[in-house]
Order: sequence, then structure tokens, then C-alpha cells
Amino acid sequence: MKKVITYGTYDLLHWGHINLLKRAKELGDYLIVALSTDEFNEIKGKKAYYSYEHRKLILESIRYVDEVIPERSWDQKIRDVIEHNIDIFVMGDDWKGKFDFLKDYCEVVYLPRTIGISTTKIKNDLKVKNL
Ligand code: C2G
Repeated sequence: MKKVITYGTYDLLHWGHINLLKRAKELGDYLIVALSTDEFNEIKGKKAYYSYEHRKLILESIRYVDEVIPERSWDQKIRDVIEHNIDIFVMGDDWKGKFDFLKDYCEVVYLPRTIGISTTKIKNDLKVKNL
């Protein structure tokens, strides 16, 4: 069984996230999402609208996602890859090159981001357009 892992905040879930998860799952048989906790989001300088529990509930309902684990720090990826027997690490290409150190442990794949959507865009549009 080929196991894939990806990391992220996944706040205000949108089709760019779904495109990423769909393509990540297509690379293997089992997809784990390491979901940024609320505390780790603070470290990342992000404030998610949905709590970790709600973002986890939403991700677990997606057909492409087999398991959700917490992402608590920048330093857990090697341990996660080893402990979960990961074959492929996947991220959107806004992170291209940033995680190449994982190539000693698994395949590293950066997938093109979906243009035209982001959680930041959603938040800004809602503000500007009074939706
Ligand atoms: N993404 C995408 N297309 C978009 C928006 C996001 O492909 N239009 C991808 C990102 O590249 C990322 C994933 O969706 O792979 C989740 O995006 P975020 O929740 O913004 O993740 P981020 O905050 O970048 O977290 O340790 C890694 C970090 O936790 C990554």
C-alpha cells in the first residue's frame, strides 16, 4: 500500500484544497493530512476561522482523505514519514524546494497550486464585497 502525506491549515475549505487532496490521493492508496493545530497556526502567523476540531471534521468527510493527524511543529515531518511509513510527501508548489530534505526518506512531490482561489482571497472578498 502506497502511503501519501500532506500538511496544511485547510481553513474555509475551497476547491483549491480539494484539487490538491484529489491529486495527492491519486499518487497512492492512502492519504494522511497533517492538519495545523490552532497553536501551530499562531507560529505560522495564521489565524484560522474554523477551530482545529472543525477543520479536522471537515477534512475527514472528504473521500480522498483517509486519516488526519495534528501538525504541531515545523520539525515533525521526518518523524511522521518514518512512523507512518510514508512513500510520498506532497505539497502545493508555493512550497517548492522547502521540504527537499525529506528526499532522504520518501519521494517529494510539489503540485501546481490552483489559481484564482485562496482562503485569504475569500476573507478579503467577503470584507470588500460586504457579502
Ligand atoms: N493549495 C493549492 N491551491 C490553492 C490553495 C492552496 O494547491 N489555491 C494547497 C497549498 O499549496 C497546500 C494546501 O493546499 O499544499 C493547504 O494550503 P494551506 O492550508 O494554505 O497550507 P499552508 O498554510 O501552506 O500549510 O508544514 C506545511 C504547512 O503546514 C503548510
